[in-house]
Amino acid sequence: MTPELVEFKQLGDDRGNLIAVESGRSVPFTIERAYYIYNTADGVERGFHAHKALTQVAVAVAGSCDMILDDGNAEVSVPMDSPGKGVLIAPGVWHYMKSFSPDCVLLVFADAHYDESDYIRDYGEFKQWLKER
Ligand code: T46
Repeated sequence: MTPELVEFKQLGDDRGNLIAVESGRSVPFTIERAYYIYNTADGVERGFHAHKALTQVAVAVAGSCDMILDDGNAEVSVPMDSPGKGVLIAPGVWHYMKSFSPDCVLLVFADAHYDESDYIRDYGEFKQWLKER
């Protein structure tokens, strides 16, 4: 599969960098929630689920990690290594994150509030859900 990347414009000057994220502009949806993953212990891999309806954009605002996306046919690994580079996590895409640097802060924008019933956390169920969709 081909990942959909979202480029955040860097508004830097000689004082340093600034990136603004505007709902419905910098990301292709209205932002209803943001969360961040940080202080990830060495060797941890997390995620391992798909969402039925949720759309998200993730960006490593510090440090780096890899985002693995799997649409049921093919897997792709996206290096999250710049505050200017976001990746879209579409509904129906199995995803997990690995290779977190100790300083990684992964910021995620989502188009809905938290809802555990939107998660598919079993890969077999995910494949079945894709077939029935
Ligand atoms: C995703 C990837 C990229 C909440 O209560 N509210 C929230 O908004 C979120 C995101 C999580 N939680 C609770 C649910 C769990 O008890 O926080 C705990 C850890 O969440 P989870 O195990 O789902 O974390 P990850 O890293 O596996 O997945 C997260 C997001 O949950 C998920 O939507 O796409 O990051």
